[in-house]
Amino acid sequence: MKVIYSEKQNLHRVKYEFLSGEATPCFEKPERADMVLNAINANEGYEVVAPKEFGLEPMRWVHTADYVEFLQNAWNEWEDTYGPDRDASPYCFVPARHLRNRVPKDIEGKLGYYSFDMTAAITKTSFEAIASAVDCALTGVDMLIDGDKAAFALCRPPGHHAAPDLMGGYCYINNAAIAAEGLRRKGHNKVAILDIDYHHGNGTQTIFYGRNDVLFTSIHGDPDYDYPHYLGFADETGEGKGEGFNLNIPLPQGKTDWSLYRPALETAIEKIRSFGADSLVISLGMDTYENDPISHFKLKLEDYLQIGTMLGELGLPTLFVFEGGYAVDDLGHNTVAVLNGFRSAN
Ligand code: OKP
Ligand code: ZN
Repeated sequence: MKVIYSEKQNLHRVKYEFLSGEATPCFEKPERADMVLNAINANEGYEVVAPKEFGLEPMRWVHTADYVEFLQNAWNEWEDTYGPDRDASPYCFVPARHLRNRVPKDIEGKLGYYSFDMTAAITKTSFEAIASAVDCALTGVDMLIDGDKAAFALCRPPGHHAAPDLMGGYCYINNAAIAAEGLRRKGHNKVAILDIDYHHGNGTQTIFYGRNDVLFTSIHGDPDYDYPHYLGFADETGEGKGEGFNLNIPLPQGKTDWSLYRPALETAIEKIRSFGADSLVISLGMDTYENDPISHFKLKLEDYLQIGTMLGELGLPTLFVFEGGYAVDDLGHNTVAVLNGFRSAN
């Protein structure tokens, strides 16, 4: 299996995030990808390749032009005011209720307009990393189109929380959504997305909510008790012609182990099968792990091998796109277990 990875992605390194009332070093850090790469290199059957370059146009397939332009310019506008040492981050948010939905002129206002939380700070070189992650995902798309059975885009920063014009949850540009749209544009009539990150992929859901050519399925911590709090409930089933093409399976935090997870995965897989997908994009978040520092499921190493096997048994051309996972010491082994399971079924 080919693994697409770019060192440019290390250009995105945010210093702090604000969690539970204090500043802590950011959980979403370059070492995450290093650990996955180490585990890949220690295993047989993987070939790490650099991405091709696709430019900025594919970002506009799923994001608004003004949002992409904002991301491109945000650092320079921030640096004009705050200098080079502090990461650009919002403190005041998109006026969802009781305020006006109007793009402000200053950078502080823009950051909050285009964010839904405080965890997506921008550094001087973030945009290069963000663009490189998109290149990794799209290079994977081309591999499937050229006949590879599967590929793994080792993307950083992650993307599944990024909506058409919103960043948040460590995400800026939605790599998995761009990959799904890329598969559509290259001739796959029906593309399924399965998001197995611990957190609901609110951005991906929003992007495809009104469409029937891209199915979005997600298994995640119950948003009544967990991030992203305001989307990801079971009654969100799609709208318009997209009605019936969105499946959320929220599971209880704290007690979700393999015995609860497996039937949920079977339900999602059955939905993908009956949809009749030509290909599958997996938003591969590894934060369902029992030792993840910010999540609350109880999956173990051997469960990841099972997940991979079940996904492989679907028999679809499959692109894995890396999302979350913060238990850095075990992240590589867990990730490779999914991929090994997938390969064992093919
Ligand atoms: C990104 B991805 C929980 C705070 C959550 C943001 C989490 C972003 C997750 N108390 N903070 O889906 O892994
Ligand atoms: Zn997550």
